[in-house]
Amino acid sequence: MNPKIEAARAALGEVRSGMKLGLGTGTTAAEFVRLLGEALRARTLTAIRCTCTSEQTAAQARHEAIPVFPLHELAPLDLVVDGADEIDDGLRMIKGRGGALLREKIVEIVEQQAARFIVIADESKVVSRLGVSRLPVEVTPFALEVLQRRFEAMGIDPLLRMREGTPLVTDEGNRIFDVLVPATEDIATLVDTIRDHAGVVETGFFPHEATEAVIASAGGIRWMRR
Ligand code: A5P
Repeated sequence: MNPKIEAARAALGEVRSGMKLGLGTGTTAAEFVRLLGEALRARTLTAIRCTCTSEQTAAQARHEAIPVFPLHELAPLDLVVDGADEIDDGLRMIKGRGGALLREKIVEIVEQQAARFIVIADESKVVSRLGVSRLPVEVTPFALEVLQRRFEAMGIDPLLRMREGTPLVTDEGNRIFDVLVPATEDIATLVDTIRDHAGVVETGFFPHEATEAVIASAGGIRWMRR
């Protein structure tokens, strides 16, 4: 049993024909996109329209012959399905290891864009304290060096995200620092301080976006709800 596939399958069970969907980014979201493509080809689901949180997901969706539209043509969405890097028991999350945090945040703001946001993940993503891994911070290229110096002074050890030997460029043309979340620091307070800096575009802290999560493990599926 593959927990990512089982979580994706459980989320697919919430999709109804005619829905407008938001498609997430990452290996777990990719399983959902694959299963959705299968369902459309089998015509167990019809008239589905989707918007994507990254160019990578849009390419996969088109490959699966899933109809893809710009966000503004579909919003408000019926449902968004995406993965997460860390989830706590209050359904707060860290996301962005795949580099798509800004578009994810825009699509997944439930009050603005979507009626429901289901997170799909395996049990390893559930943590007692957010910040086990680093927090992604998306910044404009112009502010890169000054923000790096500032984050170093804050003691959060910014690591510039690299891909194939050069700084990663996001779908929105920005860069990403992965920063430490000190155990002594409340993540919400830290994020407020980080966001106070001009040049910071977004962080991977998603405190209230998810309405529910489906967590898969060898023992089966469990739902977390707000
Ligand atoms: C993409 O930027 C991320 O937010 C992903 O949703 C997150 O990293 C989960 O990815 P996996 O499903 O590959 O672990």
